[in-house]
Amino acid sequence: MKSAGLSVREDAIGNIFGRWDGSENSREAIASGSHIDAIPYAGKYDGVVGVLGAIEAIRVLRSSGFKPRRSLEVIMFTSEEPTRFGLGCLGSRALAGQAGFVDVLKKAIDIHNISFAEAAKTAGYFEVHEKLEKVALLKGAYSAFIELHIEQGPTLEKEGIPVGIVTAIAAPASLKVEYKGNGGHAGAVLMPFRNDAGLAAAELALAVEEHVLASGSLDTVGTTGVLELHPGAINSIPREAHLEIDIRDIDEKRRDMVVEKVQQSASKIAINRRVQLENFIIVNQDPPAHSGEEVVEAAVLAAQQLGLQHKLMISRAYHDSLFMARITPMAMIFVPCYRGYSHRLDEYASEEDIVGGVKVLALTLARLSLS
Ligand code: HGY
Ligand code: MN
Ligand code: MN
Ligand code: MN
Repeated sequence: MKSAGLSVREDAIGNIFGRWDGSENSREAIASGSHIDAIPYAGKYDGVVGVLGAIEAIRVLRSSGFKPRRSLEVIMFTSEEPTRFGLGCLGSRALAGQAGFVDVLKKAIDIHNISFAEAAKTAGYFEVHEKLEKVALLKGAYSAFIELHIEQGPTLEKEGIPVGIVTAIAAPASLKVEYKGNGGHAGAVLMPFRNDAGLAAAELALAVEEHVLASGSLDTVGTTGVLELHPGAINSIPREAHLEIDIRDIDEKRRDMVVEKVQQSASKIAINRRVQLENFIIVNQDPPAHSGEEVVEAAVLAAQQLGLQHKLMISRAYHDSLFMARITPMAMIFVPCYRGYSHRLDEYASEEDIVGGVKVLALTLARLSLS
């Protein structure tokens, strides 16, 4: 950001901002950005394209002699992925001032039992708890937010369209479930005397699939991405099972109905299998976000100016934009990725497609800055 001539600041939890002051610096700025954290064993483009792309878009505008009116700001959000603290978009949720989120962050601990505050301290961010209240941005902090991102789906590549412009972001929910049984010796305990927490978990994972498929829409998706058994020995009947379940839909009511059914199944399975349902935690159940018309319009005009074919579409993945939409009109620019792969090592986007996305972003930022 510094080498692009931006003035850099960090907030109390590690969101990093690079700003190019415009001639009307006191008016609401235009922001763009994304994240650079990734899930394990994943690719190099998810998020990163939107951070480097925003810096590059501003660098190009500067070197082309463009003079911004509204200031332009790049944001690199902290912890967009849920991997470490079990909840995604920590940085953008905090900026959006989500109600009760300060308490959530104060309680957040990672898979090694390290609290968010301790992790922040190790990274050089001190007294996080005391400063958390001040992280939230006021409504109107920005007049628009726009995020460049790989599509993380196959549509653009399949249809041979180089640019997607996002009109809505699907509503994500995530659950944490723990089952507890008596466990025991895999040889000595006869089947009628077992209460196998592992089989309860397996049945619940299949129930998630069943309820999602029964929603009546292809837009409902459900995944049991984590299923851990304890003690995890071949000859020991699982006495604990830990599941993490991700349920999404662009229709919030339909998503909530599936969450409800999964919760009912979780209790039924516990009774039928005589295991305890130790925990059924709804970690987050977020509403969808709709893009701001004027931001979508600016991106469409930019793509047209560049003669790039573009497609209005929804995002099934969530992004920091989902939370920025709560404090400012937002939109996203998608570029195609290889076979739609993402959250996989072979995630890939071509330089040509990334360049196209950065150009659309640059012209969109310029247009919005002069608005
Ligand atoms: O899971 C998501 O949708 C995002 O990539 N974190
Ligand atoms: Mn991701
Ligand atoms: Mn992402
Ligand atoms: Mn033995």
